[in-house]
Amino acid sequence: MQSTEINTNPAAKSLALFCKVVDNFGDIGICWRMARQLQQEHGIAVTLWVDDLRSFQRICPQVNTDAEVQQIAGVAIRHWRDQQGTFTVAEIADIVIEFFACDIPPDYIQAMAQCEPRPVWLNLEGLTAEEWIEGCHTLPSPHPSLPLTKHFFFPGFNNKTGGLLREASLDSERTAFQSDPAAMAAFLRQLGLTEAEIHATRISLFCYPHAPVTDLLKVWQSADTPVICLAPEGVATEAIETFLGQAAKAGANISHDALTVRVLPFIPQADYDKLLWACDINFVRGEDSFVRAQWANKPFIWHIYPQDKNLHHVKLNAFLEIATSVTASQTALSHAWNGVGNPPLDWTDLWQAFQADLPEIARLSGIWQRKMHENGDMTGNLLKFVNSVRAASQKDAV
Ligand code: TRH
Repeated sequence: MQSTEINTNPAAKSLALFCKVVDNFGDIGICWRMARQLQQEHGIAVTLWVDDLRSFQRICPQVNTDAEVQQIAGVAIRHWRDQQGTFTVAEIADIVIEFFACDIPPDYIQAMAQCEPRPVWLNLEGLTAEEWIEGCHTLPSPHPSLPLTKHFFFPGFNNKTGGLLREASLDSERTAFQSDPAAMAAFLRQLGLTEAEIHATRISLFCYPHAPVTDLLKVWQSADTPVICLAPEGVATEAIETFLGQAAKAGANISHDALTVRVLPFIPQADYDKLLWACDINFVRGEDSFVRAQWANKPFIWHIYPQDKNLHHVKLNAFLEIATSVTASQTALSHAWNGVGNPPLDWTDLWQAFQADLPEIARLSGIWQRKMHENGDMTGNLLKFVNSVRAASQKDAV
C-alpha cells in the first residue's frame, strides 16, 4: 500500500562548509575530513569553501591551487576569496557551517535570510574537554537584524556534546591493518624505512616547534633497544636538523647509538592514520591528529596548540582528567612535554615510567575508545541536530 502522507520535512541534502585557515593544517584537516564523511556516508552534496588552497594541498596532493572550483572525492571545493555580490537564493545550501567562527560572506548571509525554509546555520567550535561547553553546545544565537538563527556546535568527549569525528569504517580498517604485519611493513617500506627500522620501536613525531624534542631524542639515544623516530618534513625542524647535522628533507636519516631519526615526506591525510596505526607510540598535536591518535589504539602524547596566558594548560588538564586511558606517567610526561609547571625534569625517569606503563595504556585505550563510540560520531550527531532544528522550525511555521 502506498502512503499518502507527504513528507513535509525532507532531510537536508546540501551543505556549505566555510573554512578559514588560521595556521597549520588543523582547520582544513578537520573540514576536509568532515566534508568527505558527509558526502560519502550521508550522501550530502557538500561544498567546501576554503581560503588557502596551498595548505589544503599539503594534506591532499590532488588539490589544484589555481582552481576556483574543483571536485575531489565527491566534494565540491571552492576557493574562498571574499567573493562579493555573487550569491543567489538558489545557491544557498540546506546546512551552512562556519568553522571556528569564521565570518561567512555578508552576501551569503543576506541570501540565507531570503530562503524558505531557512538553512540551518551552525558555528562549529574547537575541541576541548572543559565542562563549560556542555552548557553552550547547540545554544541558539539569533541574528541581530535578519530572521536567522545560528547554533553553536561543540565536538567533545561525552553525550552532552557533539562527540568526535570518526568515519564508520575506521575501526574495521584499522583492525585489518594492525592485524596484517605484511601490510604494515609494506607501508613503512614505502615511506623509506629499512628492515632494521621496521623492527625497531617506532615513534611518530608531530608537535609544535617549541616542544622539548632534543630532551627526548637524548633519552631515546641511550635506550637499550633500537628506536626509530619518524618526523614528517616540516615538523620540529630545528631539533631534527641539529640531530641529523643536515637539512631535514624527506628521506634524511641518521643513527646515533640506539636512535635513528628519519624525516618522512609529509603524508597525505588519508595515509596519516596508517602511520599512527603502524607506530608503537605517537606524538600528536592540535586537534585532528590528537583525535586520530585516540582512534589508533596506541599510546600517545599530545602537544596542545599554545594559547595566551597558558590557557592551553587548562585545556590539557581537562583532557588528562577525563580521559580514563591516561596513566599518571602519561600525565607527567604530557606536562613536561607541554611545559606545565616548572619542576626540574628528569626526562629519563619520565620516559621510563611512561614506557613501563605502555601495555596498561594500550589496554585502557581500547576501553576509552569504546566509551567514545557510545557518544556517536560527530558528523552523525550534527545531522541529527540539524534535522531536529528543521523539524522545529517547520512546526513553528505551521
Ligand atoms: O596542524 P595543527 O597544528 O592544526 C591546528 C591549527 O593550528 C589550528 O589553527 C588550531 O586551531 C588547531 O591545530 C587546534 O594540528 P592538527 O589539528 O593535528 O592538524 C594536522 C592535520 O594534518 C591533520 O588533519 C593530520 C594532517 N597530517 C597529514 O595529513 N600528514 C602528515 O604527515 C601530518 C603530520 C599531519
